[in-house]
Amino acid sequence: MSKRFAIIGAGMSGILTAIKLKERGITDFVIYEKASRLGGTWRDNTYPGLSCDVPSHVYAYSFELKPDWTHRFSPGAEIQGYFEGVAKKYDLDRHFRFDSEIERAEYRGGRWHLSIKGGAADSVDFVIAATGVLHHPATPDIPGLGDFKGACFHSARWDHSVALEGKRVGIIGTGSTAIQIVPALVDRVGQLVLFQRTAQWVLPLANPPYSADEHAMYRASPEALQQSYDFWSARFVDTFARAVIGDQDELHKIEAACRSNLEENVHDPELRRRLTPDYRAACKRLIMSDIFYPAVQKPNVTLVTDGIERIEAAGVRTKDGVLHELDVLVLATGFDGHAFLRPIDVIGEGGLRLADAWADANEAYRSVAVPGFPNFFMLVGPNSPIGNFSVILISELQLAYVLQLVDLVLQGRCHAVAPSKAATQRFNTALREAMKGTVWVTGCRSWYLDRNGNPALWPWSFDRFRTEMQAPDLVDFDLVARETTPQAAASG
Ligand code: N01
Repeated sequence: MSKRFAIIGAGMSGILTAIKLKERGITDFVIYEKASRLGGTWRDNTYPGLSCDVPSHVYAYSFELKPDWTHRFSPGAEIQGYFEGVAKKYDLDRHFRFDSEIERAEYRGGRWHLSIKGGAADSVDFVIAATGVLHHPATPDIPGLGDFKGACFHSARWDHSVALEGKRVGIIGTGSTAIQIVPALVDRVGQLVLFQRTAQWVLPLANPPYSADEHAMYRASPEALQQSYDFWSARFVDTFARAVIGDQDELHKIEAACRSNLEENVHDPELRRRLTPDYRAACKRLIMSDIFYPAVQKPNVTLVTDGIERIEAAGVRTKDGVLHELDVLVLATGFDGHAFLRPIDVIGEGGLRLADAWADANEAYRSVAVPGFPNFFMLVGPNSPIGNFSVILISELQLAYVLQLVDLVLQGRCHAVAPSKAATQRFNTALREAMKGTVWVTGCRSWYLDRNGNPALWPWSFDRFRTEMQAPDLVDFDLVARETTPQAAASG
């Protein structure tokens, strides 16, 4: 009997999964998406200045390289267009169910029973959760936020109906997002007030456009395009990815580059002091920009480093008593990077709820599966190497691994597969131990850290990740042989 699949999420990983299922001749699958369009983070984020800080030639499916990216780090709208184009090319339209939020997924009688907001339901053999990481905007817990009389929105919910020309615009936050917004807005707005709680290290990466000649060259030569992909991948893996997991030489090089960027490009000593972080470079997600420092020094920009006391009708009151009067307030305050599938109520074998299994920490086996949740897989799940590499390649490698587990069922070797508890515990113990050598735990606050202070990232090398994703080690899995009868399913 043919098996049915549900993919949750129509972002980068969901589209990838659909393509790879089709490649295997599997067509009985649905991509459930709570929004009205595909695209995930690139659909949700439309803020001015949005681009990807991973080079475009790497930030693409390995099997769908694009010869004509406009820039080394291309704008968000172009990336969204890329995913729309790929979905069209692979004829995925009939598989999408938009405006269909999965509220509950329960494993009963050997199958997954899905409840969709609005009352619809589905039953499938496999669930592949491609729900992404940074999709729950974090609203800051600042008193008086609702009192502000001007327009106020989160960076991931940009309100394009609000005119900014000549206005007094406040931005709370100095993460990757805010650092892209500031240069994009500075020449449009009257006054820009940047509220910085923590200074950032900034690596001065240029973002040159690709020329028409380069486009023609990459179109004519898939080998050249592949070489560019390999070049940028290797550069990332050999430098940044090593630095964050403990290669001190590489880390010192990054620190030196950030420090000289600050010293050479921020001219006022007092401003430089306020922009100097007190933690190691790359402890937080490293900022890549050669346009932030020039922008923050423009005469219409005020960098505010006094803490925020509260928000009032007219603006933001800082702890020194000053009221910063504003027309518009942007919350570039990041995301809950630990929510993963939540708020979906996922119920595994014997009524085990994922919420309970993850009550203390999000623990998965090699990021892709959880004991007690058979035939349920995640892409870019907990402890994926999201801080170190292009998330697209990560997702491709994880999916190739997951599909080998799926094959065990499709080939009739078992009815269901899930990692064992013991193997999952071993993996997570090793993870926690390895985290001690990473830069992420050297003393900074970041969205990487969960509430126990453990980074949600991969503490080992990319080679190790690639090796671990090559083939499942079946001693680490429970293969369920019994096919549950339809009667059992109905009574469950
Ligand atoms: O969010 P963040 P982001 N009062 O969490 C501040 C990816 N991304 O949206 O540092 C005052 O990094 C907070 O202050 P502090 C990328 O992975 C990728 O910028 O905690 N301030 C911080 O400055 C990135 O890492 C691209 O002290 C408050 C900021 O808000 C991730 O998204 C582009 C506050 C939040 O920074 C998230 O980046 C953009 C409060 N109550 C983003 N609460 C690419 O190019 C929070 N802050 C791929």
